[in-house]
Amino acid sequence: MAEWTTNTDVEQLVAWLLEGQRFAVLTHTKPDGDAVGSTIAMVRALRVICERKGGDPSQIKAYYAGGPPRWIADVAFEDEYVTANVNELEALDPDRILITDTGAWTQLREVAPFIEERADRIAIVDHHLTGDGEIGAKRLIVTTDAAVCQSAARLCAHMLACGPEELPSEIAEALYLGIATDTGWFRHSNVNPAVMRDAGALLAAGVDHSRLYQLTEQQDPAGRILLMGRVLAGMQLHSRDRIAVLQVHMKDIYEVGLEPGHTSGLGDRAMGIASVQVCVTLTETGETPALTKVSMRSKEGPNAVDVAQIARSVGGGGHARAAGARVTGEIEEVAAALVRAIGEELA
Ligand SMILES: [Mn+2]
Repeated sequence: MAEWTTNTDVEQLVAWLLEGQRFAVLTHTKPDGDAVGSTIAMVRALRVICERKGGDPSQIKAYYAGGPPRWIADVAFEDEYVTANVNELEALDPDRILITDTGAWTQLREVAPFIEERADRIAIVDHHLTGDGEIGAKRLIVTTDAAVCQSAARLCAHMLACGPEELPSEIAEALYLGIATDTGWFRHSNVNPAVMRDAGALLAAGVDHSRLYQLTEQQDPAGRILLMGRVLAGMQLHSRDRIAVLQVHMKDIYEVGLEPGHTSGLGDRAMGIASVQVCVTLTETGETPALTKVSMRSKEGPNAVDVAQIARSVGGGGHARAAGARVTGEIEEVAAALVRAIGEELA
């Protein structure tokens, strides 16, 4: 098994990409802003090169396992992406496969039969601490990046032989979306000088910050706020109010008129409590046998809890301050086990 380490750089990876003809740009299931931003930016940059060479840009697309997010039409054109489908990928027979924002089998299940035979044609660009190195022969993993869109920005700029502030605005906008959303609009602990410099360069390239902010942060259906009220009303505090536990039940999701999968981000409210060090949000999936989706956040500080380590202990993964897992078991029993494990870290 190949280790989860970087074995290439921006220059080498661009040279390798430029030799390709047919491109599939993949990312994790349930793509977020960073996943969509990085894939669409790469598709657009590769298409610029392709058109310069007189090639066929329709041979370059983003493939979303499980389908694109509901807000895709706000940030991408219809011909730039498709729902990932093994048959369609096989028909394209891409000679270059780029996977962004993940390199983990658990995040690539729908396309696993396609990618598992093709590691030699696959490059992974990611910023996560863990992944399955054997998926791609080429790996650019920059764990100090807050968003993979920072690496994608370096790739796009190198590919188009320009500075990041000179990128075409539609490429810059996709990249900015990823940086803004993965940092919680520049609020999370992963913000550092490089994040601000990268974001600033993209603004200089013509990004409309307000438009993107409205598109991503001010699009909630009323049901989401109603659900938040229910979930917060049921919040439990443990370990001297240092652990907040939120439970999202199927019944509440349906009663407020939401659909499963539209419930992320609830934990941010509980993280606003002064005493809370770790927030665990548990969501029922409705699957049988019972499966609970877990999302954990922890605050920066001298005794910060590494939630990635807790997530790994139950089969998940992520970042030190933000991690998740899907755990077999009813919501209550999964909650109790995690509160115990986190309580030991805090003790
Ligand atoms: Mn990301």
